[in-house]
Amino acid sequence: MSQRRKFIRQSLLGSALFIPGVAASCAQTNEEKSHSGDKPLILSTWNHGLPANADAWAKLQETGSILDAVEAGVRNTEVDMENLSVGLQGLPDREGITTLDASIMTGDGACGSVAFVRQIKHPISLARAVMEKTPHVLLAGEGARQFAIAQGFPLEEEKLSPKAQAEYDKWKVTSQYKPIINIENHDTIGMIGIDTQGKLAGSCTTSGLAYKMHGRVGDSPIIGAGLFVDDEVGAATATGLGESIIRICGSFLIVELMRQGRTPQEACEEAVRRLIAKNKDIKDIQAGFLAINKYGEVGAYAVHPGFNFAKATESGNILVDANSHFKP
Ligand code: SD4
Repeated sequence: MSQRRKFIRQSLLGSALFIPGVAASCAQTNEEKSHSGDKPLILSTWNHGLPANADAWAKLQETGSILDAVEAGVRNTEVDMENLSVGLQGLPDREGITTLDASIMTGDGACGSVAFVRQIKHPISLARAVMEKTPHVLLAGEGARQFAIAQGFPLEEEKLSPKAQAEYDKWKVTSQYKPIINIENHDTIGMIGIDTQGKLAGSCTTSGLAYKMHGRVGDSPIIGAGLFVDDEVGAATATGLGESIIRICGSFLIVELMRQGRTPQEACEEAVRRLIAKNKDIKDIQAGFLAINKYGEVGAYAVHPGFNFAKATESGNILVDANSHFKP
């Protein structure tokens, strides 16, 4: 059986066997400073992380590059027509226009991102082109689109998917802006991975918050907020209300806490505490973090229960509940 088929089979087995209590106790074991992590290891946010991890794993087997893996993984979600918060099928802003944010980073400090970009099917690959082919880190809006054209990225027709159009039509009846926690509009995919040599990389891609103001940019393309990676320490990524994550430089904060000796789990919990302290109306805000350290140990935590992530190792690809103990 091919490596990929074997892995997908293990993935299905892993998800079928998932029991929340058992997963929580696995996460607790990783809290211990025993350096008993896994390499290679790929983590990604939410349920859509399972197929994304499967593609990332297959790419890692194929090219041996953790950067290729985290790009390939989230490309899966960028074209998942069921997903209303990643890719061009995502819910639009309040003007009815879908705009995308994405970032990619490797543990040697290389990074690239795009923000407020339109008509690009794979913003993660455009972010990688910014990283590899320009002297810049972040290109936004029309400039990002012009760069995409120059790089030969096809421009997609600017038309909402039937599902997004139906949701937008419903929304227009009241035109009220209110993010709702843990549902589709908090479904960014953030992915972080480590290879057997300890090389780290991460990616993050989203259509951002549904019905945001035109021009709004979230945490996902902001290096240090939605994503941060450092081979000397580890990697972190975020999902949830971008404004709350940017305010605390969430992913950078987690990596720096790990640098000071915290486990990935301790670092994620501390970032959530900081986020709660710095944001008003926390009962309406969901934000979640994923982290791995250079030993391949895992951490995950969110403001409210309901955040889960997919974890791929040699032994399979499973969904884990990153249960939060926060009581509003
Ligand atoms: C944003 N963080 O644009 C993104 C949205 C998100 O899961 O995470 N959705 O604020």
